[in-house]
Amino acid sequence: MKRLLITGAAGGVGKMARKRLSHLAQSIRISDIVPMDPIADNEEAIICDLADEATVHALVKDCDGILHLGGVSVEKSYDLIEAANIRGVHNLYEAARMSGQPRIVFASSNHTIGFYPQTTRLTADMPTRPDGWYGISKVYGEAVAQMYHAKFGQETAIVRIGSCFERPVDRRMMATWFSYDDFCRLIERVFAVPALGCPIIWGASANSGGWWDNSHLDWLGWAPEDNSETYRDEIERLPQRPADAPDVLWQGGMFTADPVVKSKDC
Ligand code: NAI
Ligand code: 15L
Repeated sequence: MKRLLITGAAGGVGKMARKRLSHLAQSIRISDIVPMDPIADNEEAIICDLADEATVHALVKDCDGILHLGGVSVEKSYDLIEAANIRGVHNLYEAARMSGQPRIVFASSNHTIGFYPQTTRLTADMPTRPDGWYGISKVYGEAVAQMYHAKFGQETAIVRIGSCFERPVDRRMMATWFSYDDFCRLIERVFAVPALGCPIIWGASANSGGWWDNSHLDWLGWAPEDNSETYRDEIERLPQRPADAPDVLWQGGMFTADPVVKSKDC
């Protein structure tokens, strides 16, 4: 690619992706609502609130691919989520439609299905069960991607990320962990494959106790290689959780117990 846009570039996954995926394009346009320092030689930084339509249109212009990581990434007030994840996704897809439809990776979340019990194995075609406004906003983003694909042929990899961190840090993450290496190999493949369409992809490593079935993706040429079992000993040293705790019962873990808040302040 000539130019790849990475939104959410100041965030945890964004910082990692900038370092590890800079080879994907001659130039990386990075964007966030907060400063992104330090900025590498091949990066062009643009501060942008995703809720601001005109700025998002300028941001997307002349990009050949988009890694959309920006937005509210945990349960917060409806007002904050609505601005970044509802209006923000609308702005991004409209901007892409008017700028030659660059291929998009949409960072969706396991919180689209958070209210499934941990005992249920899921395929990507099962109904969503979001666990809060954050999860609902990601269901909305997935629906936007699917509608733009059906109506305009816009290609998106909808990646329902489990827990994308350096290593698993609690018992639930033994099932949900998505290693940085597996994440990056997936993004490389998404931008390399000749035809993408608009698949839902479970963003998780090959964890032995995983809950999600990616067997519909044989054509993609990607399979996760890491396994949370590498960290089994240190996770087993953590205190046991009560059998009725939300993070023991539900796939969405503690998000299922978060309050529903309206105010812009939280
Ligand atoms: P993060 O919270 O560290 O990064 C998100 C970035 O978006 C932040 O730098 C924030 O400043 C920016 N942002 C927030 N509101 C914005 C707005 N209105 N306009 C522009 N930028 C805004 O999140 P993280 O962990 O890096 O996740 C990246 C993406 O992946 C998020 O969309 C998140 O929902 C999704 N995801 C991440 C998971 C994980 O395990 N890290 C799991 C599931 C989904
Ligand atoms: C998410 O969607 C969040 O963005 C991330 O911070 C984690 O909480 C992750 O889900 C998770 O469920 O572990």
